[in-house]
Amino acid sequence: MSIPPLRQRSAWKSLETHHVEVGSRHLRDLFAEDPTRGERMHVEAEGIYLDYSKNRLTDETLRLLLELAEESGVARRRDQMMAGEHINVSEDRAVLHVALRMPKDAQLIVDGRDVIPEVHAELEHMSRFATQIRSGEWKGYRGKPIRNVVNVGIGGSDLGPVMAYEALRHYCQRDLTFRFVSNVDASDLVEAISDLDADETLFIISSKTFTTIETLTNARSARAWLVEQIGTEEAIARHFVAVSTNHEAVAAFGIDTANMFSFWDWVGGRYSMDSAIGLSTMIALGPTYFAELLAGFHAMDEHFRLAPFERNLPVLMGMIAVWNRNFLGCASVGVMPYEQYLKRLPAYLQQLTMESNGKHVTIDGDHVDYQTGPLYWGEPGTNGQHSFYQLLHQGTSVVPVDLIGFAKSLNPLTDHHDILSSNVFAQAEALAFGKTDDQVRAEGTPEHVIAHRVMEGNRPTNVLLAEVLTPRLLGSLIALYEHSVFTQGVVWGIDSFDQWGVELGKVLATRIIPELDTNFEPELTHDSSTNALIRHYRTLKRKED
Ligand code: G6Q
Repeated sequence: MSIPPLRQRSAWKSLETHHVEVGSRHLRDLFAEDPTRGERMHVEAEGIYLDYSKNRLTDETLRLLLELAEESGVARRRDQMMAGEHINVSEDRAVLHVALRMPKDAQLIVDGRDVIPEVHAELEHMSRFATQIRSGEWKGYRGKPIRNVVNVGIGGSDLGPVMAYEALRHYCQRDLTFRFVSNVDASDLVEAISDLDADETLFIISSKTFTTIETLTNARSARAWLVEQIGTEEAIARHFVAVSTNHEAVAAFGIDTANMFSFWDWVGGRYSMDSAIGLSTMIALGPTYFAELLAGFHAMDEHFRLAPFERNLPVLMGMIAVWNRNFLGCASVGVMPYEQYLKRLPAYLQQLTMESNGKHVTIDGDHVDYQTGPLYWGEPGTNGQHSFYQLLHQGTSVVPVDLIGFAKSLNPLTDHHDILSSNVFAQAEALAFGKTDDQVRAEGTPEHVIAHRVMEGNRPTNVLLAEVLTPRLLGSLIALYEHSVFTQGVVWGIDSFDQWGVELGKVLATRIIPELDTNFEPELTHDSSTNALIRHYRTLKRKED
């Protein structure tokens, strides 16, 4: 049965009418009218408690949003994804990151082959290698054990590994040093390796395609550094491994494919942290914690697959995001983890959300006549409170915020953690309820300052609360966001799994690289601005120091 375009779906039309009635209602009134709202409007799964009561919606809004999810075919699409159908239409691929975390006894046939044995064979390959590195059994060329691991990759081949390493540092082996090099700016590589002993250093070259110019440029320079430090190309075999889907390119680069870890074209870059792209994570954590991370992902996958929509965490989060984006008109979303270890989570989620749902055509190639993915950004709390929260409280744009908190610190120290956590609750409260002029006046504020100190409130938040950050919890949290993004993408009817805008960037610059050569200086045929910029760059480059 074909699904009508979004604006013609009956639940969408009902939501439009409903929005006229409730869209401008203040959270103060919604809470005053229903004192149990805060207790009712929550859902909990896999140790994550979501309080969504401070969103600008009513029970009726939710009912209609879930109706929209049904009418948009979220369940069918989810089942198609989990069955390995080619739901990435523009690249004609299956989308099966869920297979990466399925247990060994599961079965999943993709294009006629059960992929689960391959997934677990690769996990065992990673485990053996990770154990050898962690124990010191794997020796460098001159016999020293590896103590430094440098992941070289970009985008999906970097953000997951670096986020997971930072997030789970508490659980990592402390006598190993991890560095992550992504930018083609040489300063990234130079700063990452200049204080390392090459004899103790392993480079993991992570690239799904093994054609990405940034990664290959960094990998070549890393190889040159290592060969220069150790004095022979023979050292490469003990100090370089690759993670890729492209065996030929890995071999052509000079890495023995015996030292290669594989994954599959049905793993998208931004969904790859639990594939072999997570090799650095497994070395840092060890196979047991890595298995717990995967179990956390899988548990949330199962919740997404089985829970009824009204208790389904990713579906609820996804549909509330649709409400905020399409009906309240919010163009930007903030994510603020009140957990220092999650400091790279906003950058990770930025790619996950914006690369997945930053699309302007539907799966059928029609231009959308509604908004799709919002801007996504964030910083750990409480730091953001001392800078950009000003705009969240008193700016002219409404920015919904996800506040992520934990009941326990991994580093309990005096009263730090309660001070930290009090801010989660206080910020959500202040964003929702604000401060009226009467309240400000009652504080004895001089009349001419009152208007400046009024907070309008009515700013939506999701509060996500868990006990403590563990590998399992991190897996569930990431899977929650993955499936929330998926849910939104299905409603918007877009392909959340391609990234043609990113592909464009990969080819655009290559045309200009030779034009920056000051010895050759070819004729320029760009627009007048680009031509002028390139000429000015050449002039600056030629200047004597
Ligand atoms: C992710 C994107 C993109 C990709 C990088 C690196 O979904 O496709 O961020 O991960 O461009 O690509 P390679 O892993 O192929 O080097």
